[in-house]
Amino acid sequence: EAAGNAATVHHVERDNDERLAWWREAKFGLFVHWGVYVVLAGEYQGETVPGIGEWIQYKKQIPKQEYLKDYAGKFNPTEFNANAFVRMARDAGMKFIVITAKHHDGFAMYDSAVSAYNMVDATPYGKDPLKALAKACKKYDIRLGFYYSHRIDWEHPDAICDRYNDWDYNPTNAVFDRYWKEKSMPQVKELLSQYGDVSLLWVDMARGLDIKYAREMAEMARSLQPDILINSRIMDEGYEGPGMELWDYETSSDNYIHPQLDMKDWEAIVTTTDSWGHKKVDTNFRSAKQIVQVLVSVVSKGGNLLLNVGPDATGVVDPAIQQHLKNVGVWLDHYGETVYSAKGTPFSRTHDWGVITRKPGILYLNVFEWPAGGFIDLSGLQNKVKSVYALTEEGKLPLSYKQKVIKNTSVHHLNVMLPDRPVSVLNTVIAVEHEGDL
Ligand code: H79
Repeated sequence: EAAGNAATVHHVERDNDERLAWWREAKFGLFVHWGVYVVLAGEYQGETVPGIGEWIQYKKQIPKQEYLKDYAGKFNPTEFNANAFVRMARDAGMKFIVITAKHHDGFAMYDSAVSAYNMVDATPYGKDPLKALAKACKKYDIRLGFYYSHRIDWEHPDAICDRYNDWDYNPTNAVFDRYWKEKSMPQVKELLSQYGDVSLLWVDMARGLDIKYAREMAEMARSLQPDILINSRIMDEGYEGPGMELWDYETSSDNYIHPQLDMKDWEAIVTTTDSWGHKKVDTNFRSAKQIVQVLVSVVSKGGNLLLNVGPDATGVVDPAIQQHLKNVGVWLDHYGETVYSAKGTPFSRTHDWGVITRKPGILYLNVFEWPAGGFIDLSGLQNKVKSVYALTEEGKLPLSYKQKVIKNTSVHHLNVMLPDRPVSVLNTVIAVEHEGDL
């Protein structure tokens, strides 16, 4: 490797095709942000606090003792029903769930022997919701993953790093290594040894974390759960160098969707409101149509979608969101072949009418905006087209098409006549079957 060569690309031998196989098929998962912050629900001392709800302790510098007594001490989500929760994900067409086992506040949402700052010891609820969730996931054949804030922790006096708790603690005598050994590692160990199969370790905000820690955590995780997937945030965002092979796929920035096809394994993480954790004022719900469009857009760029919901302090997701998810699931029942196991396409530049996904020998045109004139003109497909049809709830609706090469050029055009009107109110899908593969 030439020293000083700015163009050096770190080639990583990940050797993880086998363990990624289910994830590449699944495409769609449920992200769940749930913690003590939902008791505050975005309000502090009578004031609405702007921004993402799960950061409220940091924003208002709420002392740990107050957070424990006044908020954890009142957290009693008696309406949380793990079976119903997992059915909600399954019926939305999702194949896996990733839930916050511990967010930046340091509060364990499960029965932890490592720290009493947890759901069983510090709340009137007194039960372990993750145990119930793990059991329900097994029952409904939905894979389970845990979000764990491995670096930031506002409860532990030694977790001194970027965005630490500087209202309770003085960094002078803090030793990050102590936090790592006393809490971060042992809690992840609990999560990966006491909840059956765990399919994903989802870590966040590594900023500035020494690679030796990332390596230690990844090795421990894989020794306990050999098939586990680990997301890229185990290290700094955009990190390139030794250790890159520790993670399995790349999480892109919060609420960000790649504008172009990206061939690497990546996921978009997207909220269904304007916050991850529940807030009272946070009622800007994404509609079913918006969710479907985000999903197929992400798939058309080669990614997976991890879509977030934030249950409230009673343990329930807003009924409006539940209804939207249900509608997404009904749509996927009929049109799921444009999503599951589908890949991005070289045609994934934004068309004014929608996005394209593909499988071997077939393209799926997802029509967001019905084009004026009632036809789609697609350029660039050189393979001979065999048939074109709209997917409908009653089966295939054949469509007429013309394929031609523009005279004196090598530009291939495919002209597809659309049905008179959209077939689905959420998203119409046109299949183009062609010879060979792309
Ligand atoms: O878990 C969700 C977020 O809480 C977490 N990642 C997703 C998945 C996240 N961690 N950090 N960030 C998001 C970005 C941090 C933004 C900050 Fe701020 C800017 C922290 C301090 C300044 C926003 C504004 C949050 C507090 C004030």
